[in-house]
Amino acid sequence: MNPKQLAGEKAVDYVKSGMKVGLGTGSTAYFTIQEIGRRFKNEGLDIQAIATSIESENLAQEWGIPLVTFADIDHLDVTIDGADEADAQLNLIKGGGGALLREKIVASASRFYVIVADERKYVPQLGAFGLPLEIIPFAWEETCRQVQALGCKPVRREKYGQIFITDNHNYTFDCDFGLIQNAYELNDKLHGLPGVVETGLFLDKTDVLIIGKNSGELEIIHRKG
Ligand code: DER
Repeated sequence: MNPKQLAGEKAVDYVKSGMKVGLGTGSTAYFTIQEIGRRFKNEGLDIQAIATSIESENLAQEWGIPLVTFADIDHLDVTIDGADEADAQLNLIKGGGGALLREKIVASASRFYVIVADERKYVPQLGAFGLPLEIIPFAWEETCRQVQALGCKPVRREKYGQIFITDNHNYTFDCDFGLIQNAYELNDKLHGLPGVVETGLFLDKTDVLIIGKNSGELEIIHRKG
């Protein structure tokens, strides 16, 4: 079985009837949503869900998974999402799918946060994957000059030859800072720049990392402490 499918489906073990569930975005969370959909349809899994992207909303709607908003609920019991990198402290780089802003809002509202990934994503140190930032279009050139001064060259993301626009009508910039020495310090500095809406650094949030391996095995890592 595809390592992403292995991890994505295993994560659904954390989803029980009655729960409010955050649905992640990307090719691994895809399998999670599919499995939740199957259990909703075939086993009567009774949940309410909030998706982290229009793409995941559409997938959930295909299964008829009941979607709610934060006007209806004030927390999520569990969220299952993917990641682009995860280190041994379960700190993450996310945003490869362009959904980092909604993903981080949903993560912050979640009581339990599960990340699903294939083994390539598990790294000794964050940073080989360029750090995605969500930046508002107004004055993006000035914002990027300030980001660049922190030690990278921001590249505006394109998709199908067009500038990529997020679900929130912003730009995504991919920033190669090299291997990140202090993710907390970098995250704080980036958040100090007015035009930076959110970063792809998800720190001290992950409770469980489920890794699918090419061998067909799973590795489940729980956050220490
Ligand atoms: O944007 C994100 O953080 C998504 O979760 C995504 O990048 C995860 O990657 P995947 O498509 O390999 O699961």
